[in-house]
Amino acid sequence: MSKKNPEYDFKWCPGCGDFGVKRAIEWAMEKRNIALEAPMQDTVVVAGIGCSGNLVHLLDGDQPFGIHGLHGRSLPVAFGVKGGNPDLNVIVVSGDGDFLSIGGEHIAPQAQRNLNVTAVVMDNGVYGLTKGQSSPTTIFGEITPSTPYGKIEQPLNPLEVYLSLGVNFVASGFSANPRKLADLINEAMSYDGFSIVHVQSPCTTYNDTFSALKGDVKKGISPVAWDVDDDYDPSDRQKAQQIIASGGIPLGVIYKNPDSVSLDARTREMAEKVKIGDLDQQLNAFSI
Ligand SMILES: Cc1ncc(C[n+]2csc(CCOP(=O)(O)OP(=O)(O)O)c2C)c(N)n1
Ligand code: SF4
Ligand SMILES: [Mg+2]
Repeated sequence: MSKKNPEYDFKWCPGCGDFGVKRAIEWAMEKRNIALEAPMQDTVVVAGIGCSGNLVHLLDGDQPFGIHGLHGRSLPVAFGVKGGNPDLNVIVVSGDGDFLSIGGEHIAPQAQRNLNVTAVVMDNGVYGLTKGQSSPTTIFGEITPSTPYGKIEQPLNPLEVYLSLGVNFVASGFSANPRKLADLINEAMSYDGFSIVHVQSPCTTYNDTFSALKGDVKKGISPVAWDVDDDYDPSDRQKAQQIIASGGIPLGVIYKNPDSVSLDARTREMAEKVKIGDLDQQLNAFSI
């Protein structure tokens, strides 16, 4: 809806990382619309289910259209929206559970299609909405309601997964720096192809990783998250692999394929080749 639903009264917990992501998305959408000279109604936010997906109801200011769909199915819904109207600017908002667990099987097909949408994945390392169960990014050994004796699976590295599945634009951000995050999201939205901005967005209630990510000098904790160098070249896939494998959480544009051709462009190209025959010819094409 392009109007806020006054009856939807979900609230994030104080300090939740998703507040920073919301602000960054608002800034990025505003900037993108100014660049395109497009009204906000040309933007559609497709949300998954989770505290993260509730972002679609909490946006302030000019309202885009919003779809709060099914858990894990944000990408197929976005595919439908974009297929119906390729001119729309489509943003997916999803959680680590929604996107990488139940929805994990949808990343590769959209990467191969190079669907021209931007997915913003809010990673808090837990299933926040359902009260803190472990997710694919929960660390090994972590005690959660679903892993009372410690998690026995290794966590996956989302950036590594995206790169190996063929995603053409991969960025990594942190909710504590919404201005920088807004720039990453804006760059992803301007990219012609499938783009993912994976965001560290800590859950202050079930998995507060703020000080681990930022580090704490007084407590002698070194930060897990670090900025990629200003002169880092994201067009080199091998370097992207190396940077992801180098440890911690790199922040910035990690990979940007300079030769991306989006599904929109390929569809337009194909449409030009399609010859529409008369009715008899079309019917004959189906006869055996
Ligand atoms: C098909 C289906 N399975 C399970 C659920 C229950 N469920 C709702 S949200 C959620 C997990 C959300 O975790 P995440 O995607 O990480 O979002 P967060 O709340 O952490 O932002 C689950 C399992 C559901 N709504 N639908
Ligand atoms: S449970 Fe966690 S993710 Fe959900 S609103 Fe609260 S702090 Fe945020
Ligand atoms: Mg989560």
